[in-house]
Amino acid sequence: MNRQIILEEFLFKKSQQKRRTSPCNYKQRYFVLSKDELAYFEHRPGKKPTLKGSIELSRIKCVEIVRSDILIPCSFKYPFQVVHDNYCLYVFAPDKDSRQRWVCALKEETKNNALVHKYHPNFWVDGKWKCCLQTEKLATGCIEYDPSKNASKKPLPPTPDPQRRFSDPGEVVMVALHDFVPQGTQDLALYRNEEYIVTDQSDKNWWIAQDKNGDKGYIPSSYVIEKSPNNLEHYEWYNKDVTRAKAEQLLFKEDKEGAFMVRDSRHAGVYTVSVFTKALGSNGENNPKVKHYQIRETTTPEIMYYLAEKYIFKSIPELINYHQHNAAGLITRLRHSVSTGRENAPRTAGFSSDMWEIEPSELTFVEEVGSGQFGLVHLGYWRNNENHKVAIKMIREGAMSEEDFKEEAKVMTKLSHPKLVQLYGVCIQKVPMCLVFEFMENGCLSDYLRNQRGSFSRETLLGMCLDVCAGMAYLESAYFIHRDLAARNCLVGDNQVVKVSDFGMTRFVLDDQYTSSFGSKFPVKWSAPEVIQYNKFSSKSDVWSFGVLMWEVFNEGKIPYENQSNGEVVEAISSGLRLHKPKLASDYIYQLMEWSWHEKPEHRPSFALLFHELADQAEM
Ligand code: 4IP
Repeated sequence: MNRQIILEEFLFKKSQQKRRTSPCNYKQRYFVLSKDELAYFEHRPGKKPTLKGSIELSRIKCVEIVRSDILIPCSFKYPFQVVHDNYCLYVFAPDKDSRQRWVCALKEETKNNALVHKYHPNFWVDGKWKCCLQTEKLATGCIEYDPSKNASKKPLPPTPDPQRRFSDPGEVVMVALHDFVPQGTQDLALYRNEEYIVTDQSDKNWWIAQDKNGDKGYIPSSYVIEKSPNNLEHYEWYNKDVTRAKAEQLLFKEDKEGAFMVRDSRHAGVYTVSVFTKALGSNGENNPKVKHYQIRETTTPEIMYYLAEKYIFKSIPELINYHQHNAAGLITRLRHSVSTGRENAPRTAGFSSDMWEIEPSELTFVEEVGSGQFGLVHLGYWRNNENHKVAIKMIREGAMSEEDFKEEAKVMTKLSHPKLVQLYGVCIQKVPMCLVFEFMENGCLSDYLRNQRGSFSRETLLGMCLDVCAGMAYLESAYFIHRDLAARNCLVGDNQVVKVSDFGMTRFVLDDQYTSSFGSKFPVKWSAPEVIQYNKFSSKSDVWSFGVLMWEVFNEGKIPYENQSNGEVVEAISSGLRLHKPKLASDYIYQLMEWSWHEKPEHRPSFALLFHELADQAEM
């Protein structure tokens, strides 16, 4: 056997459904391509990887990207197929570059095999091929297969050293999206749009980078983006996570002829240009509107991009640049790019690399803003810096098991996502102990909804659910369980951004009334049946709570099962009753809630899947 490794990476795969009864599911696996086989492993933190399957390279008959506009229910959106024996393995890469690497490498390694002459460019779904509508799974393909296309044009990446750790990808050139001022002696300053060589990505939040002067240090990973012509993130006109409704809202707010943005379409891997115009309507009346144009691709002889068929470009930036100067078929020229707060740099995981303990003298207390489970909460600043506005939670004596928490704080500062309230660190040198969090201007979601009841559009409410779902999908992928998800434990920031807060904190509460499912303060109305019965928490019990949170959001802050006692609720749930459909929720949104309240945890959707479904609704 030749185990020399050519490529390795986390990718998603769809089950091959070899048997009639096989489930249709998507799993993240660690893929390893060696000279002899393509193998995939289950990889859990702290556990030895287990081999789940492998395909001998000699059995592979075709490797090609999949072109499709179907909804892909996993978080990686770039599919390719590996046809072998009588099966087709669908694999999903995180981006185009990654997919290209895998397809090129696999084609190169299988080019001398007995290959198919024709293949199916689209998926096999619901009993037919999406491309040619044939209903036989083994039907001959409908497009000529060219094994040399894409193969070995690009040099293959260097063979990794088998001794190295999975997470060491070698040197990568990155571009800074934001300035970063070093906070610790080991940090490196970043200047927006400058290039850096990243030499170590083994920690997911803080990477080691080198600047053009040869200076090295830690940088926050969310402040940089890989340099590649296909990477749009450093262009100010690109807004990654903006839905159709949000784009319209932002462009109407800008109210300028030709205001535009490029955003991800709901079809995976496709981009949309949204543009605002005040052009007069056919009746001569002023008729402001937003038009959405999908950026289309030609595939032969190579991938080119266009909005209007006559004007074709090698890259999306070239296309945008052209239409910034010429309307050329669009309703108006692209005049003013609109961005969603690129100026606001993301929160970092801790203020500096490896800093989770905060000096009490570096905190300034401004005013008391509320009180929570553990004690009073103050607004304050770290190092008197306006960019470091913080919420300081002072832990009341006897409210928390502090020793356990100190250990966990190191882990929790490392959890970092734009839709999670960031824990910056902990002040443990003085009593009371203080937890230092990102400050959120508009307080908790349940109060925010109640106070402004009647003023929310359905799109805004859906956007709030999407935010929470994105934060939860991140926690799910980190195998971290929230245990107390509810609107009261989410916070609202600027622009109605909602973030998940207090994740995992109930484990440190020293109050039986709160922690025991029989206690008067236990959140029974948000808890899955298996939590109430056996204290069995999981990401799927979080999904149940998320269903209740969606119900709260679409009822603008109403309390679930308002006039029922905890005991009555438990009884109702176990006899199959569920909360009613909120007036503001569509039938489909309510179906998602009901799905989240499936009695069996394994039948509930994952957060990744829910996010996908919700994002899709936001595009309707
Ligand atoms: C399994 O579902 C997994 O998806 C398997 O993938 C898949 O095997 C099985 O498909 C499918 O039944 P459960 O885990 O819910 O049982 P993995 O091995 O990556 O876990 P493949 O063949 O896709 O590797 P069938 O068709 O082999 O049953």
